[in-house]
Amino acid sequence: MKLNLFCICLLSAVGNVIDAVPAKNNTQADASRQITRWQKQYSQGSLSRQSRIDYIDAVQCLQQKPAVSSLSDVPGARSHFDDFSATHIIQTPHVHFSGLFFYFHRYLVWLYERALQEECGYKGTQPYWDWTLSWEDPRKSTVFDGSPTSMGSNGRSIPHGPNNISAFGLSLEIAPATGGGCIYQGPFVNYTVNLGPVAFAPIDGDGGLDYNPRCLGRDLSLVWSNQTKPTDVVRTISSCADLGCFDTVLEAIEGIHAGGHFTIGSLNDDAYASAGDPAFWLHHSQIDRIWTIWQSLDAANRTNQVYGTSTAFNNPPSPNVTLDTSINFGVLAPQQPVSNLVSSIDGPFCYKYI
Ligand SMILES: *[C@@H]1O[C@H](CO)[C@@H](O)[C@H](O)[C@H]1NC(C)=O
Ligand SMILES: *[C@@H]1O[C@H](CO)[C@@H](O)[C@H](O)[C@H]1NC(C)=O
Ligand SMILES: *[C@@H]1O[C@H](CO)[C@@H](O)[C@H](O)[C@H]1NC(C)=O
Ligand SMILES: *[C@@H]1O[C@H](CO)[C@@H](O)[C@H](O)[C@H]1NC(C)=O
Ligand SMILES: *[C@@H]1O[C@H](CO)[C@@H](O)[C@H](O)[C@H]1NC(C)=O
Ligand SMILES: *[C@@H]1O[C@H](CO)[C@@H](O)[C@H](O)[C@H]1NC(C)=O
Ligand SMILES: [Cu+2]
Repeated sequence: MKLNLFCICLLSAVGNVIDAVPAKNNTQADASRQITRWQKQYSQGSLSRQSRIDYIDAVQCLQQKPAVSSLSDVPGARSHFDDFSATHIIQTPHVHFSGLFFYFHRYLVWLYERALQEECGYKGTQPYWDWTLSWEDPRKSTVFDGSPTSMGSNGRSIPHGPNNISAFGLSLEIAPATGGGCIYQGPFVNYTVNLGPVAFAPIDGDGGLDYNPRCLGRDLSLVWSNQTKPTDVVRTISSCADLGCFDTVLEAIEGIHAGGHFTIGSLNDDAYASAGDPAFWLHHSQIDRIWTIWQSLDAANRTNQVYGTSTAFNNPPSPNVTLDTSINFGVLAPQQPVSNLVSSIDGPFCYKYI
């Protein structure tokens, strides 16, 4: 594999989990794609208030851009943001609980960031939601506090039953938490979600791609956020030396990936349609960050490891994933071989986390 020369300066630059290295101004423009921390104080290297507003503006811009999916493929897509959500819905059975999970989500988030930059003039990078900073009460996190610089508030607190979800043969009842209604404060109040649900009982069978306009709900859960503590991240990163084992721990219902999704709740309980919530992208940046940190602990061994197949729980059975396996990104981009997506500083990528 060719090494991206402009990226060499970043090779040793992955911070540790809890006390990531503070932001330094990168004077080498060629190597300057940095993904910055969303939640820490500015003095500790996080995003300024203006940076967060710029990010929100760009997301809202993407939600106004026309869809490129054809109406026959995705009848419900009304915006380019919906194209991203639809691609996630369509690929879901191949890219969760499978050997493609990390690669698919890494490139999807990167494509999303590039769309914000190229189509909406965004000058920043995709931020991540470090749940370890707000697990005690995600309602108070910078991401969900309902301020003008948040990703919108919790859902309005309304009496409601469990969210019964069913996906890949798993069935789960997500207990009602602190919200359950529509976002009521901050950005994305009155935002209309067009696609999904797919995994909520009763399953309506349209695959989530039909036009189904409704408000964006949230149901912030302090029970699920208890799975995203600093100790949970450390446990995940130190759990396994091989990728299959690491993915199994990270994607487990008891793990940090499900923990983050179910902390947000509502649409984020749906493994397929969750990307319709703008907060999804911050959550998956954090997942990518944790994978990147895990890789960096033994880069020579861990960067090129592959495992598993390209169907959830190998059902239906599919061939083993190799570095040559192609991943489908629908209308968003040409198929990518796994080998292009194994490293955050190789192939199309050149970024690090701070
Ligand atoms: C970093 O860049 C910002 C904005 O360009 C500037 O205000 C700040 O002084 C720089 N900090 C350092 C340490 O160079
Ligand atoms: C969810 O499951 C519970 C317990 O099985 C049931 O009482 C409830 O009616 C279900 N809700 C929906 C919307 O299917
Ligand atoms: C949201 O929609 C409601 C009802 O149409 C309207 O009263 C309210 O002003 C809107 N809020 C925002 C922030 O646009
Ligand atoms: C949170 O998780 C820890 C294990 O990490 C567990 O011991 C504790 O009981 C949990 N707390 C709640 C309130 O669920
Ligand atoms: C890489 O890590 C795996 C999983 O622990 C181990 O089985 C293998 O021997 C390691 N390979 C090398 C070359 O260190
Ligand atoms: C697929 O991977 C499994 C588990 O590593 C292995 O046992 C099996 O032989 C592989 N199959 C092929 C066709 O390579
Ligand atoms: Cu996903």
